Amino acid sequence: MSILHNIYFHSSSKILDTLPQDELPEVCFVGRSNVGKSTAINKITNKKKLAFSSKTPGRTRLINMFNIVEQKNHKTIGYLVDLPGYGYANLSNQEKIDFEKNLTKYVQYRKSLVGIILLIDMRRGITSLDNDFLNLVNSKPITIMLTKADKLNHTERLIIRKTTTEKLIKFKNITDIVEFSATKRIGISEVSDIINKLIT
Ligand SMILES: Nc1nc2c(ncn2[C@@H]2O[C@H](COP(=O)(O)OP(=O)(O)OP(=O)(O)O)[C@@H](O)[C@H]2O)c(=O)[nH]1
Ligand SMILES: [Mg+2]
Repeated sequence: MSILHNIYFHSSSKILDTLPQDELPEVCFVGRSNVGKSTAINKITNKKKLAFSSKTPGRTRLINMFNIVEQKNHKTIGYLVDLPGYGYANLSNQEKIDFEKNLTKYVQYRKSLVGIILLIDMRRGITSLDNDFLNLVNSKPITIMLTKADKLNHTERLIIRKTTTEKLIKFKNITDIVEFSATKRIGISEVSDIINKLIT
């Protein structure tokens, strides 16, 4: 069994000050609203409703932390973090500014953040917001998850994977690019292995 299956809801925070102490390794899931972050966390942890997903963008509005517990001694060994998505239209300008500040601060200053999973909708490709995010973080390892791969056929997937890889080559901290589908269960073990190595 993957260590990521033994996981529990830990906390929800609106601001960074109330996050758990910055000490155990954590891996966060970021990306545009509706890209599939919460769904991916549920698939990777083999839980139906650990993180709340929804058809409507903007479902996750808080920083949700899930603690991974080692089975032998029942100790928390790290966290998965579900972040609100960026590019959510239904926010006021001030809310957008606050959100960006919060996200920037979190990824740049959170010492215990050992890796970032950046989700990109495979049909959309890299958007300007994804580019902005990638320019913001150059000091942490990033795994790109190309989500909703089930919506494309084999040839489309090959082409998009190639063009996306070319566009991302300049970001030296991207360690992996993984195609993912929650519905067709593509890429689950690959991403789980990557997270496992980052946490342990
Ligand atoms: N076809 C398909 N649909 C998916 C996949 N992953 C997620 N979805 C759907 O996409 C929608 C959004 O999923 P969420 O997991 O809530 O997205 P999110 O990134 O957490 O969204 P926010 O919390 O708004 O930032 C839901 O309707 C999911 O069922 C996938 O791999 N394939
Ligand atoms: Mg979500």
